[in-house]
Amino acid sequence: MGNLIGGKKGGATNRPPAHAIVLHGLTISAPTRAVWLYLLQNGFKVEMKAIDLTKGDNKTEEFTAMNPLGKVPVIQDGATTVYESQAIVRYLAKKYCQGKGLGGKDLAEQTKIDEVMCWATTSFYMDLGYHVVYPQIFAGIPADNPMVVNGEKGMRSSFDLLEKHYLADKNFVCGNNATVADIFLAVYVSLVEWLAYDLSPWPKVVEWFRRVKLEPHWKEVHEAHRAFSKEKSGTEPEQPEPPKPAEPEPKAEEKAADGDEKKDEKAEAAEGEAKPAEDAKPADDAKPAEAEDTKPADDPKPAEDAKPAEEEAKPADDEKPADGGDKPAVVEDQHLKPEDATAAKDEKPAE
Ligand SMILES: N[C@@H](CCC(=O)N[C@@H](CS)C(=O)NCC(=O)O)C(=O)O
Repeated sequence: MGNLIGGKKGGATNRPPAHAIVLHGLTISAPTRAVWLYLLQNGFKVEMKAIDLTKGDNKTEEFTAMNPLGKVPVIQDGATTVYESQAIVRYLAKKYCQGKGLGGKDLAEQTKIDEVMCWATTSFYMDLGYHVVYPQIFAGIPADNPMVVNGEKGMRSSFDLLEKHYLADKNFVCGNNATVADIFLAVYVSLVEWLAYDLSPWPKVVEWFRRVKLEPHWKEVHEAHRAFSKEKSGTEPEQPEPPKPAEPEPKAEEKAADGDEKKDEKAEAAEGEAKPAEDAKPADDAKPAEAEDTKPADDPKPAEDAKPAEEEAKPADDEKPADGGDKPAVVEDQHLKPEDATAAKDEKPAE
């Protein structure tokens, strides 16, 4: 998705503020990661305030004054406080992106994105997070518990829907560019990595998930998530590396020089054949030089939509920069503990 500000690359009038947006959250929490990614991908400065759910930071008077639901994430934008991840990104899009910051060039496309966002949060995340992953990870509920079994049924139908409908003929769920719907869906999907759940029955979902992981800032936002997944499942989730930039064509004179070098090499080789070196290795050990050169490149094909980080929106230059600088504050790695996973214990959705 890269930069969504203004619909086009960093539109001149639509800019994030110079001050940092304060994000109260937990780095492994899926909705926190969705908001954090949204902020970074759209050029906002972020000041992360770690909320440790295991210590009840979300139940303090101070926190519930910001969010009476006692849940992360919450943002503070100057004097404005917003909770609920979808409400947060909509607020930011309306305030700083003239409503266009969620992807989609017109009302029809934006409405398609809204549809997926609603489905992702009310149905997909409920099955996947609240009925399958959280109960097993935070409350030690076994996989054969009826709630988990039913949740998994729903989750599998959602993966089928993604595979056969949303991703049947496009790279991302709402078209060939990533939108905020991909961010939310992908952070929810990432939760199955805590269980090392096998996604191979849905190959298009697997490919899409890899593509979203290559979007700007995914890797840094998911550091704690990867560590937590490894701790819980014994397997570190794959983080694909971005494709290497194509090497520039050598200039004419370099080509010529290269040609001369090759000639010299050939001459040396001919000489070598005539007079074998005393310490030469036996023939069957020797690896022909050509074998290296002719090896096909195994780099992944560059993602069509991948955008360099430099394209990100810059903060408005008519405001003073925030003290926080443009790097997100380093947050402590926190882990939810089973006894504090109220949602899982209560076996009811958070919403
Ligand atoms: N619908 C909310 C869900 C937020 C949510 O469930 N947050 C969890 C962490 S992932 C939380 O704060 N749980 C604490 C609790 O329920 O006490 C959103 O999208 O922001």
